[in-house]
Amino acid sequence: MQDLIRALVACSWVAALCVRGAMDECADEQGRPQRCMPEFVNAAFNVTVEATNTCGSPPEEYCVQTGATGVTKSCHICDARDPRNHHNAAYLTDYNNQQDATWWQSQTMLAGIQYPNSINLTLHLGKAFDITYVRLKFHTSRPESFVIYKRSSEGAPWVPYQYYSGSCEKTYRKQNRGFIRTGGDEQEALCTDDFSDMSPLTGGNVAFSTLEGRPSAYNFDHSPVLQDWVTATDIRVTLNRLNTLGDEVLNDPKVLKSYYYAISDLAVGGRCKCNGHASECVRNSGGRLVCDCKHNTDGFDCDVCKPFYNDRPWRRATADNANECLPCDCNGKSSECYFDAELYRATGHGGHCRNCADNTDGPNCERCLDNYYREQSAGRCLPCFCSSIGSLSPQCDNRGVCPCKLGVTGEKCEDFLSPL
Ligand SMILES: *[C@@H]1O[C@H](CO)[C@@H](O)[C@H](O)[C@H]1NC(C)=O
Ligand SMILES: *[C@@H]1O[C@H](CO)[C@@H](O)[C@H](O)[C@H]1NC(C)=O
Ligand SMILES: [Ca+2]
Repeated sequence: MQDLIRALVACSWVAALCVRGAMDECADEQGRPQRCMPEFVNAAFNVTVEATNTCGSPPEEYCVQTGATGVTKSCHICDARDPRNHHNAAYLTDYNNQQDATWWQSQTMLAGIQYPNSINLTLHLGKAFDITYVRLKFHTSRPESFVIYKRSSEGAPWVPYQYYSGSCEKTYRKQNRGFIRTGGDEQEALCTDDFSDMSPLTGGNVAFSTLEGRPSAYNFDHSPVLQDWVTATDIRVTLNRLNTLGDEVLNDPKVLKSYYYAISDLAVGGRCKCNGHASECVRNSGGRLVCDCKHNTDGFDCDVCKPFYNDRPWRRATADNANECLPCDCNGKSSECYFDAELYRATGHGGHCRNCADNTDGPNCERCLDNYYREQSAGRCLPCFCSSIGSLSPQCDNRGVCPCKLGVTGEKCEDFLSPL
């Protein structure tokens, strides 16, 4: 948590470049495992955003909003196929040059872009990230109403992260400037009218900090609810309503052409999610972004124990405990085991070995199979070979001696005393 707060401060929404070195590696100088995490990055950088609407196919005119009604406006062409005049979605996540901004732009109100029609901008991160903030820099006025959504995994439902609206109650049926009480639902998306003014006409920012105002943020390590809240594989911005001066009601095309959405940068600050068990994410052979898991963990997000490391349940690493996965103890007689919750409750060790070799058996391959005994000298498990006719049971004692029926003798109960 400390780390997230520091990252937030170091990486406030004004910072164009937001790079922090990776935390210490996954083991200390003595080789003891410790929590580690990938560096803080802008996860959106150079990732293509899908926009459900973009201007310029076919080429169309738009006019720059001056903020005054009835003033001659300067107009330009948006042409999706012209490298100098396009405003494609790639411009949302390219290098954000303050002096020479590039921006994505929608069609205008003349083409029907206004409530209740909406536009979605969807960013697929390709992997789970722990998100610290989502920041948008608008090239036009900020919208009157828009929502940031996220998904915790591909295929999961979209859940709202934050509503921004000058009409929270009317548009989203959310209380304006609501807040979360201690003990309340910490995964509730709030609504605010703080960033919904018509001004500034260009360059306005909106930054959503995932943990701000959430009471358990100070106990993040022990809050599964917030750990889930900051987890996202995809981010979506839904633009619902444009800000206007009210002059659009006159239906003057020039006026309608001056209302459209335009965003110069979408940044998503966070870390590749590895649950404290990796210090970097890499591309696997399939080209997919995955954690480079340590601490005997496995999975895209280091979210399970590696095979044979099932002695205790998987856990995420915390500041004071790496919670590394521990190997099963099979006395060298097996390389396969599973986590046995009952065994773990009873003994503190949940690794249950499978397919014990050399006639051994037991959760740790620690004893001989039934009807076998341990040879004293070499410690091997040998079959009892008790006579099925002469012995009371096929199980011999630890010297290989079988229990004989009355009138039978011999180590294996194979000597039948002749009747007198
Ligand atoms: C952006 O992504 C493209 C591939 O999609 C890659 O070729 C290019 O090197 C990337 N640019 C940066 C600056 O990472
Ligand atoms: C836009 O996003 C919203 C919220 O996830 C969804 O309900 C809607 O179907 C999306 N619209 C389009 C055109 O993808
Ligand atoms: Ca840009």
